[in-house]
Amino acid sequence: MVLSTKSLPKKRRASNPLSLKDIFMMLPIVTYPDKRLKAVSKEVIDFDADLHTLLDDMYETMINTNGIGLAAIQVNKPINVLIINLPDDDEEGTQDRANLLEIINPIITHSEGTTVYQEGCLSVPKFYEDVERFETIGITYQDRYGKACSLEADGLLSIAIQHEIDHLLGKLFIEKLSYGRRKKFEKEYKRMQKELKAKK
Ligand code: Y12
Ligand code: CO
Repeated sequence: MVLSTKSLPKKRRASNPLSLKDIFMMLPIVTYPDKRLKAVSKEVIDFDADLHTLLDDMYETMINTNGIGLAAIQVNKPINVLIINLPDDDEEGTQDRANLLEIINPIITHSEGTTVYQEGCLSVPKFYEDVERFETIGITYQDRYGKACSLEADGLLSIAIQHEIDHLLGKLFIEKLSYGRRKKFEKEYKRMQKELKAKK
């Protein structure tokens, strides 16, 4: 089946003709304080076409909202799936899809050291706060085909993986803030939501 490419994001128009499998969906992102973000995600058993569609749609959603990491629960799918696509070290900070990590059913096998980084989250828009994490971690996980994989991570990748694994456990980075910083956050976030409502 040949489809028109006009309604697609510009970057998807290059490869003509398109087939149905080339069309991705932007998924709505669940934002704090929505209680759905508190659910503990379930293990993935079936590594099927539905999972692949979810992964592709999550990628499209993350890239088009300037994200570098996204967990399935953030698009209302409480299953143990997360993706990470860190920017390159170049000046533009291009996100090369070749570096995309699709991590399913992750388990942290070991961790070492501590590090602090100013984190942000697509489910808590406009807020960045310093959070302490392990400096290095090792994980086992499965890829989109169910193949067993493992990796060692440090730096931004280690932080991103820990942030996303917390989502799978129903935890947000704001829960790691001190009492005082959390109170300040809640006050500012409520004010921001009121302002947004007033603008609508
Ligand atoms: C280090 C720390 C945290 C992570 C988790 C992944 N976090 C993100 O991908 C955050 C994305 C983000 C994007 C924003 O831009 C837009 O929404 C357009 C943003 O800005 C606003 O909300 C205005 C905030 C966060 C990985 C590594
Ligand atoms: Co997040």
